[in-house]
Amino acid sequence: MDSKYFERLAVLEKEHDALLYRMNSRVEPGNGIFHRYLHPVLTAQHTPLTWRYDLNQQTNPNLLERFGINAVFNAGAIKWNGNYLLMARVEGYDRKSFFAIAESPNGIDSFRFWDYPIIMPETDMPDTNIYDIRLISHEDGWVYGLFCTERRDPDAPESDQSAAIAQCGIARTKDLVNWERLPDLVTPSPQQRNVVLHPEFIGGRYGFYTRPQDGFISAGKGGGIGFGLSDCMESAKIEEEVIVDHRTYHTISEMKNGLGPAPIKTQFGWLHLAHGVRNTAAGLRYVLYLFMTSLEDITKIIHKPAGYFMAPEGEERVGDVSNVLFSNGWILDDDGKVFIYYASSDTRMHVATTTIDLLIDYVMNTPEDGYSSAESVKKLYAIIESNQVNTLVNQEKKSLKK
Ligand code: M1P
Repeated sequence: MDSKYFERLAVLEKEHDALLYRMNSRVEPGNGIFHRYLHPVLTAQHTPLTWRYDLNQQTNPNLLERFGINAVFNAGAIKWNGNYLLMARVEGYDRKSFFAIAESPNGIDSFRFWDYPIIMPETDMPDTNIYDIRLISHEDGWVYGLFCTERRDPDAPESDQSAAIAQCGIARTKDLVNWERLPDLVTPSPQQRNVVLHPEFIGGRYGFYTRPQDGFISAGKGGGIGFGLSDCMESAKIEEEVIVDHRTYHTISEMKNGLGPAPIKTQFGWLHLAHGVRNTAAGLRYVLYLFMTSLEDITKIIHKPAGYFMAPEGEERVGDVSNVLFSNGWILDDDGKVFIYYASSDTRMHVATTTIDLLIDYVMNTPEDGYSSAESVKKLYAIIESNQVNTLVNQEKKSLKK
């Protein structure tokens, strides 16, 4: 027995176990709207050693890594048999992404990957890369996974090896293990990413939130988060897209935006989590924002706080694609607790917790964008002026308590 091999194996196993059993803790005091957590919930190092190493001493006597995992990010989320499941975008050193499910009993730590990644069946047109799945429990009884399927642009010249076409892949399942692949969504747009299925039927039809775009990276004249209807899922086709949330000059989503997970139904409207992108001298900056649409007309925004809900902070700011927060998964518990799963800088997964009541308060009572500096100052004046009185009232209340 070569003791070096087993010494190294023991170190690898010890470190991996320590990571998987590491407790997470809430970062206090938070901003009143949500709490961040100290540690990411999933990283490349969380992937099983059995994926990354050939553990046969004969064929891998030096215990070298054989299949490198670069990043774990942009996970869809679902509560399943009482556990919190993340279907993550796992990216290898070879730049290909695939889906793998990690499961936790409490949603904030102890996430463990299932033994095998998901085998996603293909259509007649094989995918080069698949990523960013949204998991939707639809009222038709299926769990759908909508994701981006990317293939090389067939019209690109040989000299251009990066031009790609992104479309919405669709698969469905009853057990999250076996997936039935359906044809890709057909829309009027040459490219689609960030497509999400509405969880309920709309007049007997399936509703899709889309993100029409002209180019692979640039939205072009693609005006924002769109919406369209299809008669069926087996050959889903949208004839007409309307824009629900336009991208707008000098806002957090002036370059592009895209819906995150499927919206949550509340008594006041559908609550949406999305990402907005703006350009900076340092490149694109992705932040998360919330808005609410009407229960009567789901294409109509009824509340939209100004600016971002969450932006990259601290270590979140750095990664493969820095200055990015992206979310395509959240879970609402029966007691009203909400787990927001978000990725930072295309590298790792985090959780933030809040409640549905706090999110409703935030989305309905935070001032909307006034689209100019003068309007922002006006809003601030109103807050400061009413606080002159509020501060006095609070002081009186505090002194009465003593
Ligand atoms: O790199 C940031 C994100 O870029 C794309 O998102 P969007 O289509 O909105 O620009 C996606 O590739 C996403 O996976 C990635 O996190």
